[in-house]
Amino acid sequence: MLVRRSNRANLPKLKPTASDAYWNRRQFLQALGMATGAAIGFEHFGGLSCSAAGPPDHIGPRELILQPGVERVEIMRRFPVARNAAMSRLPGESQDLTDPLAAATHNNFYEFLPGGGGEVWRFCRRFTPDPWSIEITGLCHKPRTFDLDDLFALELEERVYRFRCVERWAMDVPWTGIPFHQVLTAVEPNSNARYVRFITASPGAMGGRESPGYDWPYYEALRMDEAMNELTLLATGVYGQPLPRQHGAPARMVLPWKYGYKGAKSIVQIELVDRQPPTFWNDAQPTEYDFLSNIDPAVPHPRWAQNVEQMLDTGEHRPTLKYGGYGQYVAHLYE
Ligand SMILES: Nc1nc2c(c(=O)[nH]1)N[C@H]1C(S)=C(S)[C@@H](COP(=O)(O)O)O[C@H]1N2
Ligand SMILES: [Mo]
Repeated sequence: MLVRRSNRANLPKLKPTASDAYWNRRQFLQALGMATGAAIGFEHFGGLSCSAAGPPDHIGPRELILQPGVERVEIMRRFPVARNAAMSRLPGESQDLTDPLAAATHNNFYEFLPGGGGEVWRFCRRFTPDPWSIEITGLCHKPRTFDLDDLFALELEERVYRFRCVERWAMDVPWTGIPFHQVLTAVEPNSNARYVRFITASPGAMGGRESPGYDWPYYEALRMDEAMNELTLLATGVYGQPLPRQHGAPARMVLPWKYGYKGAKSIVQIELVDRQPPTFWNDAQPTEYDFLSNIDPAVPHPRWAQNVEQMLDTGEHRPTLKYGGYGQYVAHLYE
């Protein structure tokens, strides 16, 4: 598999085409329309004070955009991890990976940038995902709290998956993470556990904002059999490094047969429950987003036909495949 390094000019909304070395921090801040030393982002949130520290001087734009949210030396040393080739099949013909810069400059993270995919990286510089902990509670025999050391000490593997947002953009990405069934098995679910709830950090705790019209913090859920499926990944990294903030540092779910919003980012709590829990987008717009939200070209969204998807870096259109092309792993769950 090749990683595409497309011309910067092709990337969404990143205007300058000069090399990273040439494009120094001063020009970078000017390009953002800010004076040197001013905060990155937050122009979007008129009412918020701009107390964010600027980037350290040695971090150029590319490094800044791709900067891992967790940078402890012991954790960085664990990366990159070996790829699980058997679980790294991309649907379709092209086996190239999406340019990491394209993936890191078009994100959905409503806590920082409400209103659809965009340059979330500009708005999440104050987010400090270290220290962090994820509490696993509910219907299990061994509830547990994972701190960052626990989380990154798990046996991590790399998996290349197609990722598909309901807004039709898609990317082919190498995630680092742990098969989620291993996490569940460790807490020993009891026989009443039928669903798994994911609760993410509160926007305020992340330096974001509770934009009106939604119930915060972001919450999602899976059926137990979906959560136990071998595709289901708790991701702590991408492109061979810990997750950048905008991708949901320090840990988020990845479910390649479902639309992107099913994968909660920056998770703080996982709860095993006996009844189907409400989910963020289903609560916000029940006619547009159902509980399962499996990728299906035959079911148009009211605002977007779903039969094609568009690759984030090249803009190339591809046919959408049922279950994202991962039916061999999951189709039996829905028969
Ligand atoms: N906490 C949280 N998780 C979230 C979202 C969000 O707004 N907040 N957006 C979802 C949506 S709509 C998508 S497409 C993916 C985007 O993941 P990415 O930014 O890493 O591409 O995150 C999902 N998880
Ligand atoms: Mo999405």
